Parts: sequence; structure tokens; C-alpha cells
Amino acid sequence: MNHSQEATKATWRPVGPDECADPLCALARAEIPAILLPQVCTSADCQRLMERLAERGLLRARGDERTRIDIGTSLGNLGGDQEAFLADAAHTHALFATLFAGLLDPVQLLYRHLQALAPDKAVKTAHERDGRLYGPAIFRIHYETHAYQPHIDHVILREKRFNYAVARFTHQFAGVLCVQNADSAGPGVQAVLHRCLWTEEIQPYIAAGRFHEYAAAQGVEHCAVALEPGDLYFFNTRCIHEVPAVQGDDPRVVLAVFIGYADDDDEIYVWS
Ligand SMILES: O=C(O)CCC(=O)C(=O)O
Ligand SMILES: [Fe+2]
Repeated sequence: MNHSQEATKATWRPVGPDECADPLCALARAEIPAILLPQVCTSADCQRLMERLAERGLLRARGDERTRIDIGTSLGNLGGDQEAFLADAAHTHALFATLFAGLLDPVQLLYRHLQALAPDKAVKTAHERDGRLYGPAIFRIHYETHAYQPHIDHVILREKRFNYAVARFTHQFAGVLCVQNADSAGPGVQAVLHRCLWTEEIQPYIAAGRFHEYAAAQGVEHCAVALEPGDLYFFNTRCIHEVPAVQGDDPRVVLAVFIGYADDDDEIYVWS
């Protein structure tokens, strides 16, 4: 650990947007683990949203054994075929155009809060040069046993996708709105962020499922991001992160986006 890390060690915890002069810049440098915006909407808004997803038949039905359901378009999953990805994204835009009728629109809510963090940049849904849009955001419904092992998300560093407009951004963040916790009776399953930016040297440990050993040996600190429904957080997806396995009957439900950011770029692209 170097001196500056030592000096700030006690303070590597999620911060509110007003605790930091330029929170997105601090996130890019991993000076802070996350920007946490509590209660951007109420738990009642989240509950109504869950009811809407159920009414539309978008949740797991009896006999369905998937441990994760995505409502939206994932570049990570579909990006290998750009035409199919963009066509799927068009379907998601059509679905989301009516999905929130009469409710708070959680996608607009998320974009509004991101825009407020970056008054000098224009926040927009990612698009290719011909104007075709990426998916605007994605709901991820995680059922019992689903976990995310320690990983990063980055269109270049991990996915090596050079043929997408979002490849121009140095930094990738995630925005996650908690819609429902896994265990409504307890504290729920919470994401863990490690104070460790991905490098080629760390990759073998991640690939072998041995990141925790590496982190312990190196004294890498970490923090959990405790969320209630209606809480929104942003983090740098180049920091190794994980979410432990969901337990219990209630799925953990989030609305998630990825965010392309560079200090010297006047646009911020958002996609899923
Ligand atoms: O659900 C979260 O809080 C983060 C999930 C995550 O790491 C991902 O979607 O890549
Ligand atoms: Fe991730």
C-alpha cells in the first residue's frame, strides 16, 4: 500500500454526491468506491414496479429454473453480433416505452441523477454513428443461488469490443438502482467492492477463482454497499466486485446501466 492509499484508507467507503467536489472524477480514479444516493424513489415506487413486471409476465413462472432473468438488452451477452444486438435494443426501447405507464419511470430517474452528477457533460443513451441506440438500461432479477464471482466489466479491458462507439471511453462505471432486496426480512445480499483496479497481473487470480487469496495476501480492502429499495449507487466497474449468492424466496432485483466516462469527453454514454 502506498502513502496516499494509507492516508485515505479509513475513508474508502461509499460517499454521497455532496461529499466530494467531482464525484465522477473521484470514481474514475477509484479514490472512492461508490457514489451512493439513498432513496431516489420510495420503496412503494419499487413495489409498484415489481407488480408491473409481474403483471406483464416478465418474472419467473412456476417450473422456470433460471436463476437470473434479464429484462433489457445486454451488450455483454449480445455484442458478438452487432446487428442482432441493435435489433434487440430497439425491442427494449419499444418495451420500455409502455412498461412504466402510470408509474415513476426508473430509467429516466437514473439518467436524471447521473446528469446531476455531471453538469458539464451531456448524458445520453449510447448510440452507434448511424444513430442506432443501445439498450437504455436493464432489469436483472436474481433468484436463489445466483452469485457474481469477483469480476470487472469493461468493453475494452474485459470484452475486447473495439467495434462499438462506447470503446472510446477510458472509464466504465455501473449505475445500480435497488428495486428489491433478496431477503425482505433481513439485510439482504449486498454487492462488495474491492479497492483494486483490474490489471493483467490480477487476471490469472480472477480466472482461477482465487481473487480472495490474492486480496488477503495484498491487504486489499473492500466495502459492502448496503442498499434499500429505492437506493441508487454508481461504481467503477474496473474495481473488482462481486455479489454473494442470493438466499431465500425473494429475488434480488436491480435496474442497472453501464456508463462510459472520460475526463476530457463532453458526453457520457449510458447503456446496458
Ligand atoms: O447488482 C449489482 O449490484 C452489481 C452487479 C454486477 O456486478 C454486474 O451486473 O456486472
Ligand atoms: Fe459487474
